[in-house]
Amino acid sequence: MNKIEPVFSQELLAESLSRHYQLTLGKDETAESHHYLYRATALTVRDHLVARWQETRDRYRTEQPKRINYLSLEFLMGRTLSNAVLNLDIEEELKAALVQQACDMEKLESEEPDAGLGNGGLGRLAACFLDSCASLEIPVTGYGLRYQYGMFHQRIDNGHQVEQPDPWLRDGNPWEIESPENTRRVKFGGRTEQYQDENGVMRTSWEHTHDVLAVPYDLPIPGYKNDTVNTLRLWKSEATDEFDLDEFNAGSYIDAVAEKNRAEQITLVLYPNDVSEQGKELRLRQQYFLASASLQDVLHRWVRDHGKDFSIFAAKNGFQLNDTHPTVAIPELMRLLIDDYRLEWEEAWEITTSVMFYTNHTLLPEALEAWSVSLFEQLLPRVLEIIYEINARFLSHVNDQWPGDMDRLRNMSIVTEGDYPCVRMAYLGIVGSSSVNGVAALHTDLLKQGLFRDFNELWPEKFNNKTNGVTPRRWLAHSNPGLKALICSRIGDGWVQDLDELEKLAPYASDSDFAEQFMEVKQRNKAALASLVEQDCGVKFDTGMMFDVQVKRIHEYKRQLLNILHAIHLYRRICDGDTVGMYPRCLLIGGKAAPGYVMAKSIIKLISNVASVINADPRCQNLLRIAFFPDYRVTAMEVICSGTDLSEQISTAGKEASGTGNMKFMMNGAVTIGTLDGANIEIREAVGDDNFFLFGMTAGQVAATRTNYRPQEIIDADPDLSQVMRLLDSGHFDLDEAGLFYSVTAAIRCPSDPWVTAADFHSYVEAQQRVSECYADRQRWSKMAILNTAYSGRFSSDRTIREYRDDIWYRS
Ligand code: 26V
Repeated sequence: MNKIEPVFSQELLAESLSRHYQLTLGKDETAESHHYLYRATALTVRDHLVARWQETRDRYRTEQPKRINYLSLEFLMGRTLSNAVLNLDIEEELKAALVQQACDMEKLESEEPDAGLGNGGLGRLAACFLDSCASLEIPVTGYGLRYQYGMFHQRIDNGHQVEQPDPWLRDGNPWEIESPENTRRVKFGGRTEQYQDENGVMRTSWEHTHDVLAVPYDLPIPGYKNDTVNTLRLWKSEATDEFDLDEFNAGSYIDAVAEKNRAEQITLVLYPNDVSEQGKELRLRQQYFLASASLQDVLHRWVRDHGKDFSIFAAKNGFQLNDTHPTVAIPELMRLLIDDYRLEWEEAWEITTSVMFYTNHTLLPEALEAWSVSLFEQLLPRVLEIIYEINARFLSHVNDQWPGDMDRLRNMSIVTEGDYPCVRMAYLGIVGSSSVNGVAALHTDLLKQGLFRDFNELWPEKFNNKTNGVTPRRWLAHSNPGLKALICSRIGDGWVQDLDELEKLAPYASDSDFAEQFMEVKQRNKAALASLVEQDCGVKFDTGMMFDVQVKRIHEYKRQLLNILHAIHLYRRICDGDTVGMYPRCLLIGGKAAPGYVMAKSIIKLISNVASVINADPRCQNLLRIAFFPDYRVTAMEVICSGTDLSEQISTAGKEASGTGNMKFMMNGAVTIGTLDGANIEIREAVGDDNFFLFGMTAGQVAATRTNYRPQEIIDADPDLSQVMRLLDSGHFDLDEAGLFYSVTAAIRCPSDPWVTAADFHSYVEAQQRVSECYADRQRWSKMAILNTAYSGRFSSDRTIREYRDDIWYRS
């Protein structure tokens, strides 16, 4: 500890800033760009992290605690500077030092591109978890891929989504430290061979492979106001040199270069689909590359510290698998232990099934990964052999449990039968792990009763729930400094580390002074959001109106469509002069559609067209305004969540595993309108029925409705919905492109519509009417908003991570 200087004076920071500016970057005052000042600031802050980082590594090395590795294909980190400054507690000093440079923090922060190495909820959860692990001083290392291109940028052209590349590393990344001495080698292709070792034991080796190098880049993950700095290690793929030479000498220069490209492609780009991606070879390459490099890394450190004795390996290591994406780590660990370290199958299996933990993040069948056996065979022949062996032993266990039950054997087999056999990655995850968890209470129940029912019967002790959470450092302390200051003025700052303390605010919900101040803060945040909306959407939001927001990936199950149907309903009422009890609102919808998801793209176009029509209609001017927010990302959410009044969480019940945006809004004093889905259920329990606008069918009712669903009858029986459909059918929102939304209206009318949009419409409209009436009563609304913040403590990722720590990682 004594290596670390305890105080950061403004002077020291200013000195370091100019040193980096002049000496590291070689710039002088003529370089009139905030960019270099940002870089100098980042390097200054990084210097302060590096000493703590080294100290943390030394501590782990001497104390040898059990270490957890969080394996994820996605980490949606957003910006680093502001978060590091907050966690190091040097905000005031740094701001003062920057004043000397005639620059303010906000301008500098905006120079930093988001690290957008993820699609949505699953990737952002990984980022929140890393913050909580460091803040709770748990030795957790994140392992991921250093994609050269992160999540695409979204532009909206005439209402259509246009994807643009995200070259986030173009200007360099001051936060990463390359660590070439820890490069690992990952095998692909080739074939397996049997041989006898020096003791006459038959063994398998994997030969004639095309190897790819995995070069690690480390990012510091500082805990909040403690001296812990954990690591996020991201792998970059590089070609091996000798391979080039072999090919080159054989005269095929072009082939050699092509092979090099293939190797470097592995970490070139993030897959932008958050639900399904049918069997793309490159995606499997990414998964195996991450799994193998990360396991080799951990085993290398183990052998360095303990030699080849693995007897206490399981007591000292754990791997949390973020969805099925890295579950190929299970057979890969078996392979490394058996082929490289010569353990017996049984011993290797005992270790593997003790150290692996699998988290499921979705029930949607199209998102359940199944890799074709033939692809596996080509790409990872040795790994496939091991999967077969795991499956054979597993099925023999099933047969012992339920002798002769062929249905069960077929249903539970990791490898499917038929002409195109596949490896079911979720089943591999369950069989190879000691813990399987869902991400909200309802989601875990549905997993146990549905998808994983047989497995739950076999191993009930493996299954558990870990309701998601979000880090209050980024999602309240950083994103909402106004509310942070107000909260601190009443209950101190203990809540930043123990979010349950926010409950102390509950009594203030009826304190008119406090409520007034709370609403003033909200008003300022709304002004900030309005200026962002004006800048990015060209639509003027009036802060006197209610701010109604839905931001998340565009997906049918999330029902942005239901939201826009309600907007059309309000528009029709306004046109009819039926505005009694309608509180004026500004509706903001944002999110990216997977590039190949045609329906999601049509929904974006529909939102844009409805917005154009409504915003241009003078009758709506003071009652309804709509904007589609382009390029929704972490940094945008930091502004959006603090300026929102109403949070839309309206997925079809049973489909949203948890949701985490719902938690960010709640923390910042937005009230939720939502279905009984995912974590909404727990949010409502925490804040009380009176402070949550509930509508729609339950998961059970949805399932029952779907067996005999007749949406056209629902439409015919509901005059409001009929009128909305009529407007759509009449081409009112087509803007000269006739028939533009035919597929959308057809989907609503389709008896097999899985999202039962029509069935929930009426209940949604009623709930929205209650929202309107309630919002008009400023006192009542402020009370609800305050209570939402006050009871959001349970949704801190610190709570989630304590549960992972106690029930999974360090369970005795
Ligand atoms: C699937 C695929 C398929 C292949 C291409 C890339 C890709 C990327 C992600 C996924 C699965 C995404 C599942 C997911 O994001 N689930 C979300 O997880 C959140 C954190 O647990 C949760 O809050 C959301 O409700 C859930 O939808």
